[in-house]
Amino acid sequence: MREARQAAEYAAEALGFSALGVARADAPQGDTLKRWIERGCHAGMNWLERHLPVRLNPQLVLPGARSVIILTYEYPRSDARQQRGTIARYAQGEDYHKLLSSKLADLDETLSFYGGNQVCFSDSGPISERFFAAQAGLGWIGRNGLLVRPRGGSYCFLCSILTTLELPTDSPMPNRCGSCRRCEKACPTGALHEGSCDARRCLSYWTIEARKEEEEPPPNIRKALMERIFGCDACQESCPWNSLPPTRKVDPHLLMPARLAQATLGELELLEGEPWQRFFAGSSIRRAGERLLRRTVRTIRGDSEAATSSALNKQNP
Ligand code: B12
Ligand code: SF4
Ligand code: SF4
Repeated sequence: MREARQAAEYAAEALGFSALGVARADAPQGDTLKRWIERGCHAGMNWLERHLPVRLNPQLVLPGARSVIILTYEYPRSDARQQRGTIARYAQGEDYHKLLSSKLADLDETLSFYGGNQVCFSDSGPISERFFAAQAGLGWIGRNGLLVRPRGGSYCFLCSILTTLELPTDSPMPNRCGSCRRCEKACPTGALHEGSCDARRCLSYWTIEARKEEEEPPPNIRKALMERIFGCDACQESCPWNSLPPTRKVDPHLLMPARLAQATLGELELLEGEPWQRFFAGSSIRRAGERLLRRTVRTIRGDSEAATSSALNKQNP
């Protein structure tokens, strides 16, 4: 099945992916994920608990699956907001699920030609994408819990294709974090511990996934939000491997549109209903939903106003 792999590599390159690696679908996943869930680190993401048996067994996703192809796709490496309020780099542009799924459909077609059945995901399926990416030799799992690559660092999406084809596989590479702990130190909430991220403390969770009405961020999380409206990149900004240039040019669809780059926090807070839908049409930020996004914007506006007025009060007692 060398030809099938070569054809997939050729198509992936043409479609703009930066790398492709292959792992065996039955690579032993150990009990890291199970223990992480037992400790409650998944916070309110109950779907992770429900999908656990499927995540640990790719055969339940695609009967007869033999290989997992993992692909990387670069996203922007700087924050484009010109106003207060930061948005994680990966979510600055168009909805990447849509963008990547049409590219994955093309790869599916290529592999079908060689007799394979495939299912494809881009951050949307019950499969541990970082685990398989590391198995497929694309990088290692850093202390920030992310796939870190020697060229390109961690600023990339991971996409996965489960296939019934038995493709030539790659070997995992050694972990190159060494004695570095910059990401752990940079995390504003202490969510990281030896490559494991506790979502209960993660600002990415609180600004994107904590959508249930009863889920209110505790005071330490509110304080740590600082200027973050959607997601958090602190454990990536601090990683030395991310200071190296990217391996490919970033897809312009993933760049921030001017209307979002220039919108003030006050303007974002005022968006409601139809205008909110129109403003965020086709954007990755829709994942948080209107209510959570507005709550985060209000929190950071309110907290910074409170801090300013208390500083002024101290100056003018
Ligand atoms: C749930 C989820 C989250 C949650 C929980 C975070 C977490 N730590 O898992 C929240 C909302 C907090 C989150 C945040 C972010 N996420 Co997220 N997230 C996911 C998702 C959907 C599932 C991950 C999961 O199952 N987590 C549970 C952990 C325990 O399981 P795991 O990923 O399989 O990894 C563990 C095991 O495999 C084990 N392991 C690793 N190697 C080995 C080797 C062996 C031999 C064994 C036995 C075990 C083992 O250790 C790993 C780490 O604990 C994935 C997509 C996917 N389907 O995989 C994206 C994903 C991991 N997220 C991604 C991104 C970009 C982010 C953010 C950077 C977004 C942001 N800027 O705000 C942050 C980073 C936070 C962090 N430092 O982890 C990318 C990562 C890309 C990369 N380069 O690695 C992914 C892959 C999405 C994608 N397809 O691109 N995320
Ligand atoms: S995304 Fe932010 S809060 Fe979450 S682990 Fe990384 S630095 Fe910590
Ligand atoms: S900051 Fe240091 S410890 Fe963290 S992932 Fe990067 S190299 Fe590894």
